[in-house]
Amino acid sequence: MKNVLITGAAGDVGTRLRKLLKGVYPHLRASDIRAPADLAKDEDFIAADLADYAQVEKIVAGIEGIVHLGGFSVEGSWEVIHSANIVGCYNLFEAAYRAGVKRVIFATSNHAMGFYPRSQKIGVNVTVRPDSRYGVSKAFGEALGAFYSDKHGLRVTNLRIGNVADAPVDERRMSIWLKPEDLAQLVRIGLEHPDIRFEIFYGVSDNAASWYDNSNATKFGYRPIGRAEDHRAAATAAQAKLKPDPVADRYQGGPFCSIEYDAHRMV
Ligand code: 15L
Repeated sequence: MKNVLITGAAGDVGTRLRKLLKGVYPHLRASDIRAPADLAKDEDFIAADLADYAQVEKIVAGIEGIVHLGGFSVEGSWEVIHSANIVGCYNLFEAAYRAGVKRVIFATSNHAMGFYPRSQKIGVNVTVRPDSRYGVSKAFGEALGAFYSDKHGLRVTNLRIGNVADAPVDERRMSIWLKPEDLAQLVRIGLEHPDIRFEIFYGVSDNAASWYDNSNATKFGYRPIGRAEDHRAAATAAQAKLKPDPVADRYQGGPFCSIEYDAHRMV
């Protein structure tokens, strides 16, 4: 893998990943709608709006592997989600396929599964339970990944990311935290492991309170170094400052579940 593209390169996760993958692949191209604030002189950066197919064609030219972080990364209006995450993700996979890209890592999210209760541990063989329009768009992207792999032979890894941060910042993140170095490890497995065809991994570290069975990632050699429990005291203290929210506190997706929540109106 010589030529790798990172979309969403100006965001927090993209910025961390650019640093962690620097020097790992001979040519790392970064793309986003705007240039990253910390863009170095030697970085190959091409601005692109993912909703514009012609612009997406330009960023995938000559690329062998893509880490697709681009799009809108929280809940938003249908117009915003549709443009950035539905049209944008379709354009990315279609342009990748047509350009002969070999592998795509799709950054999906815990919010594609957010309405599973915290009391339930889930693996990669359960149905999606999105907690937001954002979560629905991630489920759509996961389906695109499966489709382009099964129909067109792209090697695709759907990475259901929890929360990338230096440390877990509250009780929910104790279950879904992903240490940036562990993200880089998962991305490298997706880009390099010879047996990847179509896989789903949970993007989480070695968290004792995890809600996920991540044995599929373990099977591919994933050995996380981050341990949420090492940060338990700070996360518990931060949690104590948050207001209780019966819906958010019940489900894995947390506050994404309580946004616009009114399921009880039908009872
Ligand atoms: C996500 O998918 C978001 O992109 C990120 O901003 C966080 O909200 C994260 O999930 C989370 O659940 O903490």
